[in-house]
Amino acid sequence: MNKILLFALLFSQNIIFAQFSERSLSSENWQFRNPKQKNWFPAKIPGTVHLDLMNNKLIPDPFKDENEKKVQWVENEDWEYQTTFSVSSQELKKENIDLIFNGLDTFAEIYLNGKLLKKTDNMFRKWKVPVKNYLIKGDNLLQINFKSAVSTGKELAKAVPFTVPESPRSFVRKAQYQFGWDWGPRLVTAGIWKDIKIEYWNTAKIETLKIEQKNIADKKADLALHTSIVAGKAGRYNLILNGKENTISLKKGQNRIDIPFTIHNPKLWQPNGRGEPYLYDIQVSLLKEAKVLSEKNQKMGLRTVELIQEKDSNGKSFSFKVNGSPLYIKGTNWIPADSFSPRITKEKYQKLIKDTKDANMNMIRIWGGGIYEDDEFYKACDENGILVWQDFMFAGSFYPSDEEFLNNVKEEVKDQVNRLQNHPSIALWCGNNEIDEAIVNWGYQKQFRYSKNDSLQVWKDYKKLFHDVIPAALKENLTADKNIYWPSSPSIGWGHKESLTEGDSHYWGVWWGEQPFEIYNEKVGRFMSEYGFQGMPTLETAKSMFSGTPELRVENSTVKAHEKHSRGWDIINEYLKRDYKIPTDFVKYNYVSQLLQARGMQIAIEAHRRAKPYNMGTLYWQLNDCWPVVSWSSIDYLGNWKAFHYQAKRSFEPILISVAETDKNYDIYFISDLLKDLKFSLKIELIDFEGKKLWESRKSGDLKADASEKISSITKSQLVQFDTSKAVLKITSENDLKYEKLFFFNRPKDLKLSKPDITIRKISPVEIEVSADVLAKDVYLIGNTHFSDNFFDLLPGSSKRITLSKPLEKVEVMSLWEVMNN
Ligand code: BMA
Repeated sequence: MNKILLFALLFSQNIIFAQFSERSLSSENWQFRNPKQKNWFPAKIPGTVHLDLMNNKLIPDPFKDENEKKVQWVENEDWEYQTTFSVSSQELKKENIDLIFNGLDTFAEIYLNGKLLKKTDNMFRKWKVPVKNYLIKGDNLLQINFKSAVSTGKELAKAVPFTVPESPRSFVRKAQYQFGWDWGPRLVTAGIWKDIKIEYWNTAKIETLKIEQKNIADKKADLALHTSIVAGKAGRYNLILNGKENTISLKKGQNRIDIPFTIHNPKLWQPNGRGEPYLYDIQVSLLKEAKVLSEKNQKMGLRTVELIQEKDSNGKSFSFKVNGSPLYIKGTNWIPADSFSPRITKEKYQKLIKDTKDANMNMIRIWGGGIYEDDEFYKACDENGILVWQDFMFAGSFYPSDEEFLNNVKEEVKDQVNRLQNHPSIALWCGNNEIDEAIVNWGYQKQFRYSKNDSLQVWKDYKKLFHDVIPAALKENLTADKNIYWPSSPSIGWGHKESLTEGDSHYWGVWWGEQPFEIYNEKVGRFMSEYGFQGMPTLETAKSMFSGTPELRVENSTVKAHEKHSRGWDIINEYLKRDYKIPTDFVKYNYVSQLLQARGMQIAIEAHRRAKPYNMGTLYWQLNDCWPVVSWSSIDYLGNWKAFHYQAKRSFEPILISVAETDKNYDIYFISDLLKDLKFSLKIELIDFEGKKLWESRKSGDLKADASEKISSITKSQLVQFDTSKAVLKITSENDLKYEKLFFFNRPKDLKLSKPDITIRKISPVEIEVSADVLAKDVYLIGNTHFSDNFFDLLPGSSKRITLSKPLEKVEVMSLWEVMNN
């Protein structure tokens, strides 16, 4: 680098100030009102109208009691927001001044000093409004008026000659879950949901950076920087990429500059379980005559992702290769972490993603009925080695395909792809959630009496949006190395046998179909992207459903209102009857409903993993919640791990021993996700619930890297002389692979448990030791703290050390015996 440039860079802070500066307008004093009323109230930006109404005590908290009903009127109203912000004469001298709206929800009119500058119609787009000609020195008035999305949507729906399911939600480009879901309240909100900025700049500005990975080899990674630059003046400029200077020439207006570069001895970004998710910093500065005009920094990871679909004797594979090796995918589905997404903190994003890593996952699917997530979400995934399956935001309905709608979607794709594509975590872009399936299987055409033409139109619209427009927009905006597109998840509905032989599959025979959990052993597809079962949230979260003293009864109307699936309680009770019993006591009900969920999911995950490499991925439905609710989540709204999250962690261990029952045998499988061949040496013991060893056998052998193998079979006749309802199979791995598996022969309700005496010894304020005299099944440690393990089985005479995230006066404890013997 020459001396002048170095000098310029050293002083870049000041010079940037001179050439480019930006300021957030979110911290100005904002006000809002219903235009039917005179009074203005203080508002918080970014935010939503519901939060502002709550903060001003104009509506009750919809998450509490049965308040959801009381706030439904909000969605039918229009809302106005305003602020003033001041601009100095210095600032006014800048050649270009833009207002940047990172997110407006949804139908807004933007006025500056009384002049209408823009109308918006898509929550997922970023709006840039040049304002130099409309600003004045001193105070400027910015007003943003929102039209009710529900009434606007109803108007838009009139253009379609047939009834669209769940109209008007699919007519508005707005987070679909706000309209209510089977785990979420209906809270159709409005407002300035992302930051607003004012940008001042001279001469030229870097708009986007895209980094393409051309070739990654051991010694060298060949990359290309693609940047778009807007210039007010044509001429020669300098672009510095990671300290290396390039001379470029720009024309007035929009420019695209491509610069090849290399990284020597590259370190790869590895998914969780495969090594470090190494990240590089890319720094780009644009200069003219030694003045820094604009700078951008970008984190990036070097990795390749391939989606492999090869025909085989069973159908067609569906698997991911990351950095050249097949990767068995273990993970979950993500929904927005709050009904009011602007209040999700960075810490909450970081914690939930860390929780996926801690549970041995390597992928998360952002489900299409929510939002394109906050930058912090992707940052956390990049840092924790969690791959992202990114749906576009369309879910479970029919969508229009008129030109205006399609153009709107094209711009949405462009904005989101430009924002997100450099994240190494993003593995795949998927058109939608369950729309192909909805059209083919859900019977809407019959329900709404479609004509043949209407039905044809729906399919034509679908094809246009998800097979033409979105993939074309993706291709246009994405660098070639990242272009993996999959039109719909699932590709084939669960009623069709092909859903288990090709593509990705959502299996809902359990829960929706009320089939027994054991059916999971048969219904294994090539890649299971959804399956799930509900469980109650933890006690702390259940209590948070009440504004006053909690009245914890399952029949309580507040508790009932926090289950959004129309048959939810009946389905849970039906499955409880099959495997446990239905306790009347709330705490026991809460506990056992969580056990039920964890049990069902353990059966599913183990069946999927045993079937490797036929099956190459398992993403359960769902990681998290958007409010306190009974749902399929493994972590509840307050961030507490339900029994299922502890189980998910166990079931996703890189080494898993799994026992599958057949007519005559108990087959023992050894599953490894490790990339090296292994030697195993197993001790297999049958132990009764009092601790007596009844039978023993040993098995040793080799296991190939990254494989699942049946390594041993116990015939039922071998165990016939024992009462297996009083015994557990304990399988211990004896060499360096420390691993233990307990297998019970009966459903929980058929186990003959004895009353355990569970002792808790305090080791330190944040560590306890739990032990039991006889088998303690599903030990539940109760208290508002995070236990490092919970809902685990303790063998007779064994003990377990547990750490607490914060000290507790006293740890209460319960086990399955108390539920089954009461
Ligand atoms: C899946 C999801 C969601 C839904 C869940 C449980 O299919 O895509 O739409 O919440 O089922 O019913």
